Amino acid sequence: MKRDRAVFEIIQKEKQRQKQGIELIASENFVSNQVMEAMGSVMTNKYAEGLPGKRYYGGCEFVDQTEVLAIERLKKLFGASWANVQPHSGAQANAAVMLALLRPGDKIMGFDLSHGGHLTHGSPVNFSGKLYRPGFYGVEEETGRIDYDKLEQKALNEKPKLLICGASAYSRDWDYERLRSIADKINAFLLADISHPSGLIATGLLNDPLPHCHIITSTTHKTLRGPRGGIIMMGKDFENPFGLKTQKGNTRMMSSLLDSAVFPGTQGGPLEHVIASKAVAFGEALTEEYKDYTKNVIANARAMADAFVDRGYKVISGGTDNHSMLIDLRSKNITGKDAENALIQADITVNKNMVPFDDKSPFVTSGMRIGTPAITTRGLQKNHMESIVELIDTVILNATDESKIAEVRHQVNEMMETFPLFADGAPEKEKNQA
Ligand code: DSN
Repeated sequence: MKRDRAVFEIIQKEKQRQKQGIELIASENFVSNQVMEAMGSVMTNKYAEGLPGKRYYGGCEFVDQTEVLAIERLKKLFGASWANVQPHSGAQANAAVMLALLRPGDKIMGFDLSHGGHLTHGSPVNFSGKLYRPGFYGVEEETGRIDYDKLEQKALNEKPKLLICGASAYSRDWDYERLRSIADKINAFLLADISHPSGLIATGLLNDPLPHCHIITSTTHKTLRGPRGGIIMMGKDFENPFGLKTQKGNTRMMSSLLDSAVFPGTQGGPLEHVIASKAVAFGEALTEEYKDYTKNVIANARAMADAFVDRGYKVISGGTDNHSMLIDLRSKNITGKDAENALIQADITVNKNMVPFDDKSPFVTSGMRIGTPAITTRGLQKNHMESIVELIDTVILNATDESKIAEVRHQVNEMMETFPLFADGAPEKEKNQA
């Protein structure tokens, strides 16, 4: 068959874009060649509705093996007693958890989207805010941090059935123990969506939600550095809250309800090529090299936040515990939208982001979110962070000066030339495999 040049030429351009720029989107990363190889494998040809050993199709003996490997490696990585690796994304994982735990119209409570929360934690434009009744907690304007006493008061007043913690743009660690004590007071379930910091939790660098939260969801492609996808885990299985029984009259455990909520509840056939790739990524995350990588992600983020503060930028909450930071650009007289657009001209990719108590719309915003997982994978170290902040600052202070921005782009391209996308020294795969 004739090679589809139209598509592969575009893929090559995307590869070049990734190589020549500084990638600072906090939710992105670069995967290893073997993670990509598994995703691009014949596992994509297989239908496998059901779970390993209990499928609705024949010929599943090998996809069963990779799915079991993914489950077992994931359980080991987080010390979980149960895991489902089939969710196609973090949003799908959250949808399945809500389907399993709630009835339409039940009350839920999550971190406010405009303070850094996630769409699937109750936003009115998302299924979670349409099917369930959402309430929100946020950060304090002065500190940029969650006040757990206020969160508790809100939860006691509103009595959600599901309390959700986790965020897309919150640079501080979470007090899962305190959250569980709040959930217990109102008989609520506690869900931790650790999509952003999951890799840092897996290596013990941040608080561990597993002993405290009933259910944990995550994506697999952020700090965890796997293929795009989702997962659900439990530290400890528990009885379903609806008194549902199996055909033999035994109580159905939550693991069984969650499995059913993924398939057939919210998904059809699992993406077995992605699941094989998740298994590879979880194997990588169990190595010492990955542990060092996650330490560097945090060290780089802290160095970068300090460098922004030194240059007079307002970093929300004053710094970071994790891989990301949120910067309020109002003191620099530029919107998030204009900053993002100017930086992209210099091959520096960030995303505009609402800051807490923002007076601008989500399409404009007053802030930008920055993260270090991707540049750390490329091998950049603490000592590069000051130079990157200097480049960003030059663009922001000269956002309409095309020649200044072109100069910065030249410096960015020159700097990134020496860093491979995935810095493990492995030879790059065939160029045309992209
Ligand atoms: N879009 C993701 C992020 O950038 O954080 C969350 O789903």
